[in-house]
Amino acid sequence: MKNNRYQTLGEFIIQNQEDFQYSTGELSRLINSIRLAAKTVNHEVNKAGLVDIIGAVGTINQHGENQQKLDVYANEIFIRTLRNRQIVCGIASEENDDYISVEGSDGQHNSKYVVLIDPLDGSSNIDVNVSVGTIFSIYRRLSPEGTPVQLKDFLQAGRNQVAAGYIIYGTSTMLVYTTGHGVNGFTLNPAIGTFYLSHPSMTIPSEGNIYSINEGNYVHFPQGVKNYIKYCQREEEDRPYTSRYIGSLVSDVHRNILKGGIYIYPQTAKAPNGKLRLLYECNPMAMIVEQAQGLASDGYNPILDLEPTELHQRVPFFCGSESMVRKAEEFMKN
Ligand code: P6P
Repeated sequence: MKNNRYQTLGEFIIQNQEDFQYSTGELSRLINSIRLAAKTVNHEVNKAGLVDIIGAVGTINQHGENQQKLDVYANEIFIRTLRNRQIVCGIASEENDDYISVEGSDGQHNSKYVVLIDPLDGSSNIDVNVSVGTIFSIYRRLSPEGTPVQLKDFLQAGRNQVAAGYIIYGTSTMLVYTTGHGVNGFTLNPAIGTFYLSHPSMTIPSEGNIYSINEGNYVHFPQGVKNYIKYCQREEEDRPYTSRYIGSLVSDVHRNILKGGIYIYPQTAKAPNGKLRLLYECNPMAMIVEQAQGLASDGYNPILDLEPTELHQRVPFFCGSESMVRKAEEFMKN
């Protein structure tokens, strides 16, 4: 990956599109559509406290979760923007029960890619002004071009992703993505609406001292997770670990990539497969973290090797610095 400090996202894509193993212009159009949607959603997220757009819109998504207005808005923006660029033949979203088949203006299904998105992850934090994020995952379709997209196009192992990324709407807005050649982070200059390469070749430290887990669920955790937490809290040495949990996956994982750390959302008695979704949360974050030299597993096996069976299936998630994930897996195995 070639990069020049502070080059724009557009310049970076053009400079590196030959790395996108399928076709030159297509990556550009895909990432550019996500870039536009990110700026549009960012504008609304940033003023959420100022207009009557926060608070639950009153509808319930298919998981029985209150949908914040920004959830609905972000979902509409990403779907509309992806449709309009006529680069994808199908879209799946956390906010939609089923996948969306996308036709070109010619009524054909000639596009080669499918996109899976969590349009606004951590949305329960919106009302308390905590960072939230968008997560996206991109695959090349398996079904024949020119035919309607099929469920199998979405149910691909994470190892097949051609690109993955997230947008974090935080103290600054960043777009972080990979096409399998390392991870690069771009920060938005809101004054001119341009993303600049601020974090080239992001690499997660192999060791860290931050563990991110909702210890409120401690009594429901598997024994291996309880033992790992106690290991992190052990008296020996000078207690090198610290607990940080924002309750927003994108924020917790982004911080851990920059500083080193592990994020765990394990299975519990109440949620035997955990809470996070494999296809549009764990797979994209796993591709990013692995490309940043970290690890992501379900406690036993790499997330990216799991064969999906359902669009919205959940999976336990252990993700972050290599040595910390390995140590947590040791406790899970014993
Ligand atoms: P809990 C947000 O709802 C989310 O999907 C992730 O962004 C976050 O890490 C997790 O759930 C928080 O879940 O059960 O700890 O509130």
